[in-house]
Parts: sequence; C-alpha cells; structure tokens
Amino acid sequence: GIMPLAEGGVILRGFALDEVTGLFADILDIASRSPFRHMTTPGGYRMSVAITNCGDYGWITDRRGYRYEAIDPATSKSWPAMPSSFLALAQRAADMAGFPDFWPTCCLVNRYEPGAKLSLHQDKDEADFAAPIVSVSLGLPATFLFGGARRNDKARRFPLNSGDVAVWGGASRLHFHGVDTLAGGTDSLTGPYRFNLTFRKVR
Ligand code: MD3
Ligand code: FE
Repeated sequence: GIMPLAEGGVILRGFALDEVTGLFADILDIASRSPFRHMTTPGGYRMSVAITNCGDYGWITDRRGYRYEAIDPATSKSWPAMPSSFLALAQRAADMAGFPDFWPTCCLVNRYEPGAKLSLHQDKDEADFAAPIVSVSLGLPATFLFGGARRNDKARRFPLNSGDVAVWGGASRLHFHGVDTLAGGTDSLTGPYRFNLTFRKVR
C-alpha cells in the first residue's frame, strides 16, 4: 500500500516486485557501457557507494564539486540511454503519488556492497525542486535514514527491501536523508549487492 512519510513523500512497498529481474538485466547492460566506479567527493573522500548513470545527464562528483554532466568522464561518451522500462516505472510511481507529469532526464544508479553507506545529505543539484525524485530499491535490504529540513533534525529509520519504490516530492524533496551501513548477505538476484535507482529531472 501507500505509506505517507512526510509532506509529499511516500513509500510504495513492493511496487516494482514484478519487474526486479528485468530492472537488474537493464542495470548490467548500462554498466557494460558506463561502468560502476567509486567517485571522489569535493573533500577528497572516496565514496563507498559505486555509481553509474543513464539518461541525458549523469550525476558526478570529483574534487571540483557535485554536478550533472551529459558526458561520462570515464568513457568520454554520452551516458547510456534510459531504458523505456525505467521511464515507465518511474512515471507510474510518480502518478500514484500525485505527480502526473514526471519526465526524469537522469537515472543515477547506486551500487552498495556490505560496509557501504551514504551519509545524510540533500539532493539539491537539480534546477527544479517542484519535480519529485523517484527511488527504486533492488537486491539486499537496507535501512533508510529520513531526516528533516535541517541537518540536525532527528532522522527516522525505515527498512527498504527489493522492489520498494519511493516518491519524494513536496516538502520532503529537500529533506536530509541517507542509507545506513549495508549488512552482508546474498540476494537471489543481485548476490552481494544492493542497487538503488533514483530518477531525477535535472533541468
Ligand atoms: C528523500 N540514494 O542517490 S533513495 C541518492 O538508497 C540517495 O541509494 C539513497 O539518496 C539510496 O541521492 C536513498 C531514497 C531517496 C532518494 C532521494 C531523496 C530519498 C530522498 C530526495 C529527497 C528526499
Ligand atoms: Fe539523495
């Protein structure tokens, strides 16, 4: 069912369960053309989460900052096109949450291995905060940390399982959030990994 989290934020439990096998095949295809890599933060730290992208733009980070780029710096080519299955799923989830005209131009693909985590942050490198972000979880389970509008607001913890989809619009769009350190395990589809897709309207 639909579970409201905050103003404009919902988790759709199991919304993508029928599609996880196809989504995983699409991720492997994307990664064969734009490989997963551990990027460097502006502060000089190596991200424990490995990332790649598909769509018109990809999110990247290096010593010069966080930003979106149309060219993958690892291949000097465009990012792989967004699969139609990705776009259809993201639009169907956004519709359910009350955002009927969602046209994402980027899908950031995160890959977590045991020990990887994502510290509390805001997603604010996009030009248009009126558009939601749609996220899809695949593979090993994780604990999602959902804070408030300020970094020091207490974060609530939510389990995220394979096939769960979340839509972050309205006030929740700029809330601080992160992912706790991934525990070890073996998923029947993805083996030792958790993947997360985030669909974004970049500009
Ligand atoms: C709440 N990814 O890629 S998805 C990210 O599981 C990111 O890999 C996490 O945060 C992951 O930036 C969390 C859930 C999520 C995504 C975007 C949000 C929650 C959000 C944007 C605003 C508020
Ligand atoms: Fe985020």
